[in-house]
Amino acid sequence: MSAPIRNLQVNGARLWASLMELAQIGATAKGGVCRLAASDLDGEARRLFIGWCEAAGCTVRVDRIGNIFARRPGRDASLPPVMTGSHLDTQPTGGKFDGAYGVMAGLELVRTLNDLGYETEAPIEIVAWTNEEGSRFSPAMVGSGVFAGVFELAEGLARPDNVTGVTLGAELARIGFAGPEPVGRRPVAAYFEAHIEQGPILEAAGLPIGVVTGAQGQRWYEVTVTGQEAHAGPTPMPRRRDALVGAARMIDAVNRIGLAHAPYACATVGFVQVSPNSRNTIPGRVFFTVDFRHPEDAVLTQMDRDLRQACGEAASAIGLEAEVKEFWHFPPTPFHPDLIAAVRAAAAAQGYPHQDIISGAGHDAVYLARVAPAAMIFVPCVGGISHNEIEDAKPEDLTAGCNVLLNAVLECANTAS
Ligand code: HGY
Ligand code: MN
Ligand code: MN
Repeated sequence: MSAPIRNLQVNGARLWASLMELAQIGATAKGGVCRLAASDLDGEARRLFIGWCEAAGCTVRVDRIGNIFARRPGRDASLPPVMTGSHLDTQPTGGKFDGAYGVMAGLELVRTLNDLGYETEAPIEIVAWTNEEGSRFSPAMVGSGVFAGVFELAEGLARPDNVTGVTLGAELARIGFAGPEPVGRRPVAAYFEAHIEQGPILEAAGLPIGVVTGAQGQRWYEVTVTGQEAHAGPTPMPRRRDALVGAARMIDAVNRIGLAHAPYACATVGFVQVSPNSRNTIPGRVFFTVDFRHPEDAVLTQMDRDLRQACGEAASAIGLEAEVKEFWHFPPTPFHPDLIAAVRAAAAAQGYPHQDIISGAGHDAVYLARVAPAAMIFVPCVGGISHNEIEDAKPEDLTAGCNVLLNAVLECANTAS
C-alpha cells in the first residue's frame, strides 16, 4: 500500500448536522436515543440514511438480513469494494454516537469525495449492519455475523425478541427491510469502522485518535436458577428454596470473578427476570445473563470455570438447580496489520496525536475481520461513557476520526487489487 496519504479533509459541520438529524429518530427526554433493532424507528433511520446515500449518488442494496450497502462506483467496477460503516440500532438507553457515528462518517466520506470530484480505483460501500447491539435480539452483531458466515441466515432471522418472542426476520419484513440480496459470500477488499471508544482511555490521554489493533474476546451466558415458589408468610426461612437468593449470590460471584482477573477482565449481569415477580411469593425461578470479556481467551476459559463452580456452590447451598448455558463466544480478534498501518499513517500525516488501543466493545469489524482485512478508528467520548443517554463526543474529535477514515480508505481504494 504505497499510495501517498492525500490529507483530504471532510466537512465536519455537515457530519455533525447529519448526526444530530439522525439522533432525532428515537430521541429520548434525557438526550439519548432509543432505536431498537428492526423497530419502526430503526426503519425510519434506515430510510433517512438510504435517502441521503441516493442523494449522494450511491446505489443502495439491502440483503436478506437487512444489511444496507450504499455503493459509490470506482473506475474499475470489477474490483472488490472498500467498505466502511457501522450500525443504526441502539441500546434502549443509548446515545447519539454509538454506531451512528460510523455510518455517518462513511456517508461524509462519500459526500467529500463528491465535493472534490474524486474518483477512486475501487468502488466504496457504506454499510449499516443489522442488529449490532444484540439488546432486543441476542446475540450482538447478527447482521455482520451472517454476512461473515458466523451464523446461518435462518439462524439470524429466527432470533427472538427477548420480551415478545417475535423474530428478527418477521420484524425486518414488517419494517420493509427483508432485502432481496444474498448475504455475504462476496469479496471485500477492506473494511474500516469509525466508532467512539466507549471507554475512558483516549479522553484521559488527551488523544483524538485511537488506532484499534483488535478487540477483546467475549463470552455470553444464560443462567436459569430453579427453586420453589411458596408463600412469603407461612414458609419458615430454613425451608425455603428461594431462587432469587441463590441468583443474588451468583450475581455477586460474577462481579468477584471479574475483579479476580483484573485489570482487563470485565464481568456484567445486565438482564434479570424473576418469576413470578410477586412481592409476597418466594421466587421459584430466576433467569439472568452474564457478559464476560478479556483480551486473552485462556482467561475467558478460566472465568468460565469460575462461573460454573460459583453457580454450582450457590445452588447446592440452598437446594436449587442452576443451569449455566454458554450462549455466545468470540475469541480475541486482531485487526489487519496493513489496515492498522494505513490508519496510523493517516493520523500521523494529518498531525493527529494517536495511540494503539484494543477495543473493549464488540463491533461489526470483529466479524468482518473473518472475511476481509479490517481495522477500526476510535475517537474519545465524553467521560468515557456510552450505552447511556448522556453519551457525548466533541465535534472536532468526530471530524478528526472521519478525516483519518477518509485517508485510510483512499489508501486502500486506490491500491485495491
Ligand atoms: O456489546 C458490545 O460490545 C457491543 O456494544 N455490541
Ligand atoms: Mn457500537
Ligand atoms: Mn453499542
